Amino acid sequence: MNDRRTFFQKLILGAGGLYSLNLLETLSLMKTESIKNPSRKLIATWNNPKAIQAAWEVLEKNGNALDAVEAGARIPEADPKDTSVGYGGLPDRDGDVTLDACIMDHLGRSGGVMFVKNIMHPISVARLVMEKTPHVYLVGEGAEIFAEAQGFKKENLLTPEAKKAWKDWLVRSEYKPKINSERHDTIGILAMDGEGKLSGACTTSGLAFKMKGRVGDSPIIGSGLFVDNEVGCATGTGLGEAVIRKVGAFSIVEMIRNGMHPQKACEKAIKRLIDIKEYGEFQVGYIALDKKGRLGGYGLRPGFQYITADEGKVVLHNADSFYK
Ligand code: SD4
Repeated sequence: MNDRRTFFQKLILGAGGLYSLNLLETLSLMKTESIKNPSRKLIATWNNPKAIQAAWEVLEKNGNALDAVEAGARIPEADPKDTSVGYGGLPDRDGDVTLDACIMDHLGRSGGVMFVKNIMHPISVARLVMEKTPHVYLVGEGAEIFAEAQGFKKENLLTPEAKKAWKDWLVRSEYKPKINSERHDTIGILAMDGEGKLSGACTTSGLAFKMKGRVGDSPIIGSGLFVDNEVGCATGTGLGEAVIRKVGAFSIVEMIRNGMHPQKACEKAIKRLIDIKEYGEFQVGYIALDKKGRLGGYGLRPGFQYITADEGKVVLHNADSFYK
């Protein structure tokens, strides 16, 4: 049977139900087998069922957590309809799509790229920075040169739709780095594989119509993503400037280390954001997975969603939030 269909057989509704037409369409493909290996866990920001599916397919074939999170992150990177990640991402205010990504494995190794243009899969470049260089980060032109040398092809990532949105924005050119009061799609994805190993990945095109060179939290190890294989892992989405200021993902993992459930740790990390006033009504959402396979997710404001594959069930969650 088609793997995709098998996977979605067990997709069930989270507490708040489903919003997404995509997901409802996908539900029509559902049949009735279960996902095996219930110890394997996945959690990703937003309503990204295809990403969870791609990651699950890796875990189901006894693949490792690192391969799973990379496979998951590559899905929105290649999706022209996802305006916050990779191809189809909204450009900066000069009309350039610039991408940020990072990845971290169970050995505590990490790699990241920032301000990368014309490369559709920055998450895979980030992985190669981790695996093939003695460094953690390559940025801008250096990352692009490295990617090309590794065989990535250069391509135009600005879709006609994103170009139109940018042209519309140019009419007023208001620079308002306010983010995520509505839904965004930056993907942070965390996995535990069949051996209990943890890995995570995060990839984004960042803030729409941002200043040239602006980088948010998503590629920053410790802020947008952190993995400690002994303890747990965390990632997030939302206004990167706020997340960086509180070193979001690392702080969540440290709270888990000190005995907190991932859910409580996400809640506490979100509460740390409320003294940040200058951005107005910004949004941040955090997710976490600990070494025991426990999951958590929480938003600063209503509207944050995350998706899990846990004990054979895929669930879309409407996260609870600090502000109601
Ligand atoms: C950033 N955290 O660049 C990202 C944006 C984001 O969904 O999460 N968008 O600040």
